[in-house]
Amino acid sequence: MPDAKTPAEEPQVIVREGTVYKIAVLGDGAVGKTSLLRKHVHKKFEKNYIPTVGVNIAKHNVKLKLKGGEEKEITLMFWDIAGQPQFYMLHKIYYNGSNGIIFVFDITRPETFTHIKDWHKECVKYGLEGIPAILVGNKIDLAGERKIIAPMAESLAKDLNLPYFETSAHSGAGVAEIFAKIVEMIYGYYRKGA
Ligand SMILES: Nc1nc2c(ncn2[C@@H]2O[C@H](COP(=O)(O)OP(=O)(O)OP(=O)(O)O)[C@@H](O)[C@H]2O)c(=O)[nH]1
Ligand SMILES: [Mg+2]
Repeated sequence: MPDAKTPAEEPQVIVREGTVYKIAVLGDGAVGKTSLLRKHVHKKFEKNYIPTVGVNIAKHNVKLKLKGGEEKEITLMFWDIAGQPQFYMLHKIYYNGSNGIIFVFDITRPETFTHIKDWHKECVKYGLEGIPAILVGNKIDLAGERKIIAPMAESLAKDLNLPYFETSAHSGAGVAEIFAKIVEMIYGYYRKGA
């Protein structure tokens, strides 16, 4: 209630807190990591494949609506990491200090699904185990080319203890949901220590 007569000693609601969270977006080359971010942040889709060189960092502010009507703005820094093998030696530096992870594979390319275990193992090796993370099967618009059916992915997700989502960076299906989910998980996770 903005115009309620609040006593002066009533604590102020802090809307802008400036907390910055780093989210690493991981997965093989050409699975659609950059495309998912582009769709989410710029509402655009690019048909041509332009492999990420090293890392792209995208900043995005989100407003969280808390119970009781309080709003809190947090900043997300998405580290969209190159999936091509020539950049593997940089992973340790790129992963450092991540607060969340989005693992992405392409539902039309089984090897990208198999490699999720390797991406996950690497995260464990670099100490990121237990931080909020989700698994995403991308390119669901290519339904006729699908090789990984949802139950297969759900089974892996269960083994790795991750929620599973399907998206299309092309049509936009499921895109907003994955970003909302990771924010919700990160916020719930870090709030405990805040
Ligand atoms: N049909 C379809 N194509 C997609 C989708 N997402 C990405 N692509 C295409 O897949 C190719 C690779 O997309 P990128 O987003 O560059 O892939 P990436 O995972 O960032 O690749 P690296 O930067 O090399 O790791 C591009 O040609 C995109 O247009 C999707 O949901 N549907
Ligand atoms: Mg990329």
